[in-house]
Formats: sequence, structure tokens, C-alpha cells
Amino acid sequence: MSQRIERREADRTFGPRKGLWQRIKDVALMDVAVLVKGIDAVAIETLEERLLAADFGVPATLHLTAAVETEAKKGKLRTERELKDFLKTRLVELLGEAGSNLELARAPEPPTVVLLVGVNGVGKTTTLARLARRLERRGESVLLAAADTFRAGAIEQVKAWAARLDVPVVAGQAGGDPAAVVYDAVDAAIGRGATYVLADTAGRLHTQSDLMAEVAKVATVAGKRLEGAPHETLLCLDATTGQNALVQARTFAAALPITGLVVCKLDGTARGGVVVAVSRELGVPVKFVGLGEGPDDLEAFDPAAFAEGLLR
Ligand SMILES: Nc1nc2c(ncn2[C@@H]2O[C@H](COP(=O)(O)OP(=O)(O)OP(=O)(O)O)[C@@H](O)[C@H]2O)c(=O)[nH]1
Ligand SMILES: [Mg+2]
Repeated sequence: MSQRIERREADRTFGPRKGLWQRIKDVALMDVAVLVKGIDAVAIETLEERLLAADFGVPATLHLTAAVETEAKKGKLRTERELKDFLKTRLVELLGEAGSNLELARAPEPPTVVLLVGVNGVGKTTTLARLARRLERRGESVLLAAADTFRAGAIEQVKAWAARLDVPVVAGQAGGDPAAVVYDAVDAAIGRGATYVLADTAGRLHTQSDLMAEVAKVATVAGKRLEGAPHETLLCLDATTGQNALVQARTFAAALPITGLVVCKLDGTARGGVVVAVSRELGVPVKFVGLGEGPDDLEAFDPAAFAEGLLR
């Protein structure tokens, strides 16, 4: 990593609400001189700085700026429109490299077991409820597993969602074994013919190795009741935590097989580049994005719409 990049990464001076494209345009990049002479080294540096400040992370930033540089040398990026379109296309390509299956997994035979994992407060339980609602609307029959037995009030939180959404819930005792709750939930889903089991888990810091082992065990035990389960393990990340989301993602992926990402709280940041950074680093697609606190504020991830929104 160049020193220049390290320095730039530390130096985040932009208002969080300003759009990325506005910030790219703001300084030297798109003034008249640049348009006449083409994109020069200073403009590339500016672009680099803006992408880092928007949480793209170093690898994705270098990839994008190198692509822009190459294209500019061919004399192609001479207008604002050309640069914007080029960046959009490259962004969609980058996101596509992490996997094209953006749909929620579906087991060959029901039920499909989905596990939600992530650090404290990222949006796991809210996402569980929002997924339940989506699936029910599609005609699936959902069963919730309240497997956060750790945090006070977590079981009640899932029960409250279950009542509100009118879906069944399997819960154990506070302080009980989360793996046993998921096992029982899968069992109950098989018994009553539910098509999806959505399992909440306790928030845990990626630095707590005992708790990371615990969540790995939850996944293993689900597979003991139903071969192939969990069919989907979604890692929830909070977009407002910036590059720390990347560290979390790496650690969780090392502990258990993460099949998809949910980036929550994208409504609270204009630095959505973290979506690109994590999916690229992990090689795992972003499947959903959280755009608010309400039960409908979860959207299936659409790379083209995302790139468009980011560069608006
Ligand atoms: N603005 C916004 N807020 C969100 C989003 N997703 C979740 N939240 C809020 O974030 C807070 C935490 O959400 P939870 O779903 O309880 O998070 P959690 O990961 O289950 O938390 P723990 O169980 O404590 O680890 C709540 O106040 C949610 O309303 C989102 O996409 N946008
Ligand atoms: Mg929770």
C-alpha cells in the first residue's frame, strides 16, 4: 500500500451526506482544464482519494483507478458522462465477480435454513423480520428461531416480531444453547411443513474467539438435523462502520462458510463503497441491503441500481 493511500485513507474530510459523484467532481477532476487535457495524475489521485473516503477500501480503489487510468490513456474519458458511465460499468463488473446468485438460497427440499450472523447491533434481528415478511409475501411459510439466547430481551424481540408478522417461533431458555434452539426449530419446521427457517443469533465481536466457535457450532448442529443446512448463512454488516466491516467480514468468513452479505444502514451513510470492498474481498455476493428501520426497508441487492445510486 502506498503511503499516499494510507495518508488519504486516514484523512476523511467529507460530509457524510454528500453524494460520491459530487465529491469526485468537486475538486480537480472535472474542471475545464481536465476536460481539455484529459485525466492527468492529479485527477487520478483525486479519484483515488474520493473512493477511499467512500469506503471502497484499497484493493477495489486501486482496481478502479487503474482501470480509469488505462481508459483515459486511450483518450476515451474526456467528458463527465464518459467517466461516470465507465465507473458505473466497472462497479457492476466488480460486484458481479463476487458471484451472480443474488437470490436467497432455496433448498432442494424444504425447509431452507437461513442463519443470520454478525457483530452486535448491526441489524440481524431486524433483517430476520424483514426477510420473514418478504418470504411470507411470496407465499412461503416461515418459522423463526430465536437463537440469540445471550442478550437480555433478544428472545422477546423475536417473539414480538413473530406475533406482529403472524409467523411461528421456536425459542429456548435465556442463557440456553443456541445450537439446540436451531436444531429444535429445524425439527419443528420439518414437522409442520414450513418452507423457511430463519434463525437469529447473538451479536458477537469478531475478536471473541469462543463466541465465534459457538456460532460455527450452531451451523454444524443445524446440519445434523437436516443435511445441507444451513443453506444460507448471511453475514449482516453495518454500512456506517466503514472499513471495520471488512475486518468483521474476514473473521466471520474464517469461522463459518458465509454465503451472502446483508449490508444494513446504507440509508445512514453516503459511503456505500464498503459494499464493493466486502464483496470483493470475500468473494461473496451482497444479497440484501437495509435502507431503514421499518419492516419493509430491505431490498434485494441490484448492482446496477446500486452503482447508479452511488454515482448519482
Ligand atoms: N437506519 C437503519 N437502521 C437499521 C437498519 N437495520 C437495522 N437498523 C436498526 O439498528 C438497530 C439494531 O438492529 P437489530 O436488528 O436489533 O440489530 P442486531 O444485529 O440484531 O443487534 P444485537 O441482537 O444486539 O446484536 C435497531 O434500532 C434497528 O432498527 C437499516 O437498514 N437502517
Ligand atoms: Mg439481534
